[in-house]
Amino acid sequence: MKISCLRLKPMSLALGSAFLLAATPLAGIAAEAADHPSTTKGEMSYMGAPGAVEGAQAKTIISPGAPDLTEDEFNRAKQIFFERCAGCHGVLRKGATGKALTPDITQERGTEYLKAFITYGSPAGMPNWGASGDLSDADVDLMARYLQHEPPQPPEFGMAEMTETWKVLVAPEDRPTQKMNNYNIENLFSVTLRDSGQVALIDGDTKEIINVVETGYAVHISRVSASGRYLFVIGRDAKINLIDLWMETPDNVAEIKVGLEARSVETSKYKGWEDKYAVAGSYWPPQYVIMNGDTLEPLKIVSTRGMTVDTQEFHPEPRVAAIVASHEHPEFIINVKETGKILMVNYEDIENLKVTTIGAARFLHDGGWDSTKRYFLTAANQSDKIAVVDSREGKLTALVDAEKIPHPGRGANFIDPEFGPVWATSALGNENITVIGTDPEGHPDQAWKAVRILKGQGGGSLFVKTHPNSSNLYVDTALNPAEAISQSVAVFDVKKPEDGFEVLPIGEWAELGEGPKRVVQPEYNQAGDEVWFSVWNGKEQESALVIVDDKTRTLKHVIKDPRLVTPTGKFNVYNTVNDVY
Ligand code: DHE
Repeated sequence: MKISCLRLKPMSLALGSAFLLAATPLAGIAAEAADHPSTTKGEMSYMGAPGAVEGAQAKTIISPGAPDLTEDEFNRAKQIFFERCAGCHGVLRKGATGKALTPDITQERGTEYLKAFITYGSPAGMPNWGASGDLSDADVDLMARYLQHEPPQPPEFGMAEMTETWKVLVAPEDRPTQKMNNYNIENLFSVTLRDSGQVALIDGDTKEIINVVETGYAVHISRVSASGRYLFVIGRDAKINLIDLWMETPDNVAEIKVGLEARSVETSKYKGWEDKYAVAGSYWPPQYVIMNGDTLEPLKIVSTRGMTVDTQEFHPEPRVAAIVASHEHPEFIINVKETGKILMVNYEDIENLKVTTIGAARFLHDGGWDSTKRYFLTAANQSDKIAVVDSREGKLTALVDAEKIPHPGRGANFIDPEFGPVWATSALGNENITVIGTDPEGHPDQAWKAVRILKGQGGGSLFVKTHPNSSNLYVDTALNPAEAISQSVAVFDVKKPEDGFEVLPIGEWAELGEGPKRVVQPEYNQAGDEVWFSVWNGKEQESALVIVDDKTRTLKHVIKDPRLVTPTGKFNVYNTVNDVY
């Protein structure tokens, strides 16, 4: 069974739309959804990394009032749900970024209605699984019946399970006492090879691949310890790899699995605590764990289940999204998506853990620091807001409006000619790049307000990037439905924002064959004079990294190698350690 590329869009709100359309004849839904204007292939591949939770891990519960399912059917449906639907609707179907699909709702709608909806999707974003051929008629029927049963719950993952998966491959005492290679590791890039479950470590000076290291499944991000020595990589299967960059050939020295599904990892950066702890947040189970920074030994696991920020209802599955390490206090700042809360977890005394809980807005996702590293700006993406946290005072400073579906990555900091220091985010839903004032002392009237909206190439943007040594602001549009847009980037001169943007044909410069060739995630080198882009092609197709000379905005170098399978995120060691963006 083909399982790639299939997740419901976060804003799909499947049943919500179904309710609105309830009076419409089903054929009407089909007609409206036929060309599926609101869920592009790009969005589907964004949401579509197969989930890592396995159906067999979750207990089958046959519920009264629901249509019959055999055990085999139940198992197949569980697998399809976890792989394709849980990303938006939540493992427990309580409503994550998609609407709730619990039996009280689905039984009322009934099998025929659900079948039509799964087959044809909705203009609001629910993909047309049946009409597109991604699910057979039999599977559509199966899913319509399955959704009327109680959601099966995957197992918890506590200390016993974590410890069982924890391996120290090279003990700290057997590791080098000094750097054993001649690489300029500050300019090394860790490149996510998403579909091969690896990272490529690339020498930023020579552009040579130093090593390709095995990591978790559908690997997601890399972060670097405060000393710049240890690289942490997390896979969607919640496996963390710890890579020692001091080794002759940098490689894995420890690993652990912290759950069944995860996205974020970070390491302690506060003065006096450098390299001491690591922290990882998981999607399932909803929790975070503090670990030893040089061995990954799990020390403290904390659940994130609790009340939502607005309606104050219990949410059983609040997933952990972005985590950053505070520079103001010995704290990790942890975004809890579904409850809309930001946790400031003080790691000074993890036996007597102090956690400040900041109410922000649902559904928190990604974010980064302002240029002073005092304020953390993070997207509550389905609420179309940017939450600003003062990490010195431990308080919410502001909730700034930003439309539509802001997606900053870590955002971009620069000096606006009119408004002074600002931070910018692009968006999934439209071409707007929202520029927010970040200087409460120098520019109090503009602080924490959207001071400028730049118009980019279009929607489907995932990442923006600039560098303190540059006045260029790069904006990708990796998920835009138009190839010319998804395969190129816009670059603005932030000194002359009103001049608009220039388009760089990064995909064309890569000179690749067939494929989607999405240009994604700009990342600067240490000096801030070149920018690296991934040209993200299909798993069986050739991909590349394209390096642009930042000053002249011209092609500098293309890295192609059969080992570069589906490169996406790139993390320059110096910029990641020092939060330069
Ligand atoms: Fe990401 C960051 C979650 C899909 C590339 N992604 C993040 C973060 C989260 C997250 C919570 C912030 C981590 C942090 O800072 O601690 N991403 C998710 C999803 O839930 C989602 C939407 C669907 C999924 O099932 O995973 C998703 N992400 C993608 C992709 O499809 C991308 C484009 C390609 C890929 O590699 O899978 C992708 N996400 C990235 C990258 C970052 C990231 C490159 C880090 C950006 C940075 O500059 O720090």
